Amino acid sequence: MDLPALEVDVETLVDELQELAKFSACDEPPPAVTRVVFTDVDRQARDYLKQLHRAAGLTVREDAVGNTFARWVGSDANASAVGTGSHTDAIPHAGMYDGTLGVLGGLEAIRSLQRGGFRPQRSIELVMFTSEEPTRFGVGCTGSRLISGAMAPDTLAALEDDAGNSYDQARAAAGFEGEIASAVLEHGHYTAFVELHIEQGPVLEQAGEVIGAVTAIAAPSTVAFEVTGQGGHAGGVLMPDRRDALCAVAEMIAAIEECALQSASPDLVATVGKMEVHPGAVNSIPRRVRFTLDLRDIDGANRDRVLAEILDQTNSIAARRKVEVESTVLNADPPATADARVVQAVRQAAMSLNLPFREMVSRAYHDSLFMARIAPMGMIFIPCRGGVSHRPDEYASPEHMAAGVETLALTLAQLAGGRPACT
Ligand code: HGY
Ligand code: MN
Ligand code: MN
Repeated sequence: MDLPALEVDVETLVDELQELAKFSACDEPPPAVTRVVFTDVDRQARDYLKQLHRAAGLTVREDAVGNTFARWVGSDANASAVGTGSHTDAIPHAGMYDGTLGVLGGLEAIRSLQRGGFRPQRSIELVMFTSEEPTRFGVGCTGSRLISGAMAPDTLAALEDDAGNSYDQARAAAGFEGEIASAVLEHGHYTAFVELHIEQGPVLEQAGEVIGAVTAIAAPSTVAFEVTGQGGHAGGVLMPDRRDALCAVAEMIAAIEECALQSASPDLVATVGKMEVHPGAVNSIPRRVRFTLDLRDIDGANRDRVLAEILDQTNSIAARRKVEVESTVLNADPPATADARVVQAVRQAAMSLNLPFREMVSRAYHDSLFMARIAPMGMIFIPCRGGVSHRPDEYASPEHMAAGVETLALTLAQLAGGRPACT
């Protein structure tokens, strides 16, 4: 198909990203962003986005947990649509491009096709997934897990945050109602799904390339640990008599790091990013420690092997130190493979724009990991400065964003079919 000539309005995209970044509960000024699902700033951000979607003439609907769907109806309105999109929730002290580029960049891709006079045959639907980050409920991608059938509605409804609010209560308090099960999408709802995202790694920038056509997404797993010791008075309990939960956890974390470093796979990564010490008093021996492990690999089997090894090690450390350890696997998802036809459409688009590109894997997970279960999936990466992400200094240049948006627009045009202007 001859691809339409497009003009991406990257100035407006940058303005909209900066406006969106203001909806933040972070105690640091933008570009630092904290936007946790179902909080006030999350709802304000959603209202802002829906206003932009409607201004672009898209029909907007929200499902029972707040996944938002903005549809550009195609000439064949009944055919299954082409999906694109990402998330706009942000972990504490995050940057302003993670996820938001896929939503606002997806909107600008649609607007640039509209301005170019393109008329899609299949509808193009821009999705904002209700929550991709695990910040509040411990599991990531809750919106895409639900709609793809990867998580049962009851399991999702029962997830709890640290304050004991269930997902069901939190979504209702945020104004989302209806049967959660009604949000599950049929296979075939989308004929393809393509997500634009910053790479969240250094590969493209180091190679001097602009577009990454993702071929596979890493397999994420999250494990919650609880270690219980004896506690006691910091002065009255002599060292040989202690069963210190935090000292045991310190040894466990060192063992986790060692298991990851010794793994045969360079893609295996392990992170302990969240910990809670009880009672958390200067002069009281830690009695209980809760911490989380984020463990991933492109090779799901290797990840599972390393996870088994880690659990062995934490159990033997606990036994030797006479503390109790409990581990709960919150999620252990398989990796996802991109669809060859979608990767080809991305390749075609990048080549037609003479953009240096490569095929690559994604070490971060994304909603596309789950959309791959119900539609042929693909992702488009652009570089982020220094490969930095999940930090306030995360940054993508307007030039790279414009290239990513135009590549996405041409990819969507190929997948949706239809005709460029004046034909
Ligand atoms: O953790 C991830 O890979 C994603 O950025 N939430
Ligand atoms: Mn993220
Ligand atoms: Mn993301």
